[in-house]
Amino acid sequence: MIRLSHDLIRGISRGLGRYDNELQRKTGYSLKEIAYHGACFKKELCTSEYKLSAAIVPISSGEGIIEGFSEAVHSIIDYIGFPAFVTDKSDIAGIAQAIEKEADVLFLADDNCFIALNLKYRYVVYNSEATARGYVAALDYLAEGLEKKEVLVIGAGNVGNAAAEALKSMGADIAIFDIDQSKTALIANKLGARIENNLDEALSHHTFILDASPADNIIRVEHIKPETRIAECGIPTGLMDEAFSLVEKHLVHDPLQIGVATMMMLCCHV
Ligand code: 2YC
Repeated sequence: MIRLSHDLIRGISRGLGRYDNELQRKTGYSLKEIAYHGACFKKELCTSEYKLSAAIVPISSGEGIIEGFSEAVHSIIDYIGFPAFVTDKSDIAGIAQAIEKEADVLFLADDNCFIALNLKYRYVVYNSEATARGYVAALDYLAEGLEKKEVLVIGAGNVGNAAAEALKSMGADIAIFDIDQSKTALIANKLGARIENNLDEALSHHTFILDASPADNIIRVEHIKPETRIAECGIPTGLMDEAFSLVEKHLVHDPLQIGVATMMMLCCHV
C-alpha cells in the first residue's frame, strides 16, 4: 500500500468538479454513478431516504497525520451528497466527538488500514475493497460491459484480489499477474482465473487492464492498442509517460476519489 503525500492530496477538493467532468467524458458516468455501480452490483443499496452522515477522524499513529488527507476525504463524501464533517480533535477524542455528533459512519485511516466504520448497520468497509469495486465499475463503463471479456489484473494484493472477485461477479474472463506466483495461484484456484507468468506477454494480448500494483513504468507504448481501456487503481500509475498520453482518454486514475466515494456508497447497504 502506497502512502499518500500532501502533494498528491492538496488539489483534490477544488478539482472535484473538473475530475467529475473528466470521468463523464471518458466513461459516460459521474463519480457518484461509478461509485454507486461499484457498490451495488452485488446487492441493492438501502433505499431509505435517510442520508447517512459521515465523520472523518484524523489519526496520528505511526507516521502521523497527512496534511489535507481528512479534508480531501470530507470533500469527496460531501461532493457525492452525504452530510459529513472532519472532527476537530484527532484519535480517541475525535472518535468520541464523532459519536457525540451522532455520525452514522466513521472514516479512519492509519498507516496500514483505511476503513469506513458503519455504526448504523454495524459493519466495516475497507478502502482496498471499495477501490477495487469502484475501478472495476469504471472499467465496466470504459469497456462498455465486461461480461465474457478478457481482463488482465496486475497485482494480487488486497486490491487485486477484490478486483478479481468483482470481475468474476460481472462475468469477465480474468487473467492475473503478480511477481509473487504463490499469490496468483490462490486467486486462480478460488476464481478460476488464468495465471500470466510473463507481464510483457500478458500486456501484449490484453486490451482491458486493471492495474492494482504499486509498480511504475510497467506498461509501455507497445502495449497500447486503439481499443485498450485501463483502470489504474494505484499510486504511482504503472504507465510510462508516453504510454499514459497515448491511452489517457481511455484510462481512469486518481489518488483517492473513486475509492472514497465507493466506500461511502458501500456503507449504504442495509
Ligand atoms: O491523516 C491521517 O489520519 C493519516 N493517519 C492518514 C494515513 C493514510 C495512509 N494511507 C494511505 O496513504 C493510502 C490511502 C490512499 C488509502 C490507502 N492507503
